Amino acid sequence: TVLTDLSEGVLRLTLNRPDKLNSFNEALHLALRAGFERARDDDAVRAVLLTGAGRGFCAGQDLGDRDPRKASGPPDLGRTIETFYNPLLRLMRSLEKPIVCAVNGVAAGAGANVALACDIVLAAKSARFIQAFAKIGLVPDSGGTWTLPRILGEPRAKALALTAEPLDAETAAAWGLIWKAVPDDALMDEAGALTARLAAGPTKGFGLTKRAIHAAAANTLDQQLDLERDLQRDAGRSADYAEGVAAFLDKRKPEFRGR
Ligand code: LHQ
Repeated sequence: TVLTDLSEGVLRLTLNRPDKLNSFNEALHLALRAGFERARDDDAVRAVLLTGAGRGFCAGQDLGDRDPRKASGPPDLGRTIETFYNPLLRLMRSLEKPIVCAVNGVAAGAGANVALACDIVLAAKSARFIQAFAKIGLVPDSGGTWTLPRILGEPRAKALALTAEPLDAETAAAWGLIWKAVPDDALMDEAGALTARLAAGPTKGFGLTKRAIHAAAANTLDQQLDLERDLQRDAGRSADYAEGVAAFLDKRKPEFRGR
């Protein structure tokens, strides 16, 4: 259910249930989690590219599994969230390597918020982001209620969440929700090239940079300045820093090893 390919430091994870618009069932969850665990544990992985097979990126939870008329009692969605979605989101957020998302088509419900949890999001111009939860009486999950107001402010966050209206890729980019909207036929080339570039970069420094930016949400400026000092101390001891400066002085391209 997830195609996995490691090449030149890029771990490409392709959600692969195209006839269901790559919606999440248990198997997809477990396979995607395994992919991100590999990204965390395997030094050969230096960047991740997440995308979807077929015409959609991901339509959120597979509702085919969720017919209330076939259930014996009320569902415990909290358990689903705790068992599947939250571990995935925590794993993605804590990964100290860059995650690029190529949103190839519609991203709805949890599918939209999983995309928005990636570090750099490129979307095909035809792609749409839909906070579909409201249509079935649910609350945006997978970090949506955290991400959307932070990036967009409450007015746009609430309008998207309460109306479930689709947001097109160009508006998402104009609002700062994603990095770029790109022509459909250029998406995979552009996302692939960007991820390859990141995979050849100073992975250790990238990881520390992500940590600093993530910490900022909960820090005062004073705390953040202290954190920057500590992280820069670490980064300054990396082989890639030594290589970066040496390459600059030699007027050549650096060869980063990721440590
Ligand atoms: C699907 C789905 C889908 C199954 C398309 N499931 N088959 C967390 C905890 C626990 C429970 C609940 O949820 C959550 C978090 C969530 O993610 S809640 C939100 C769940 N997702 C949605 O509500 C989105 C439902 N899908 C849609 O609204 C539309 O399919 C979108 C807007 C994504 C795409 O529309 P279209 O481009 O018109 O495609 P389509 O609707 O024709 O879908 C194509 C096929 O994919 C179709 O199957 P079929 O056999 O008729 O060709 C759909 O039934 C299937 N599909 N989403 N979530």
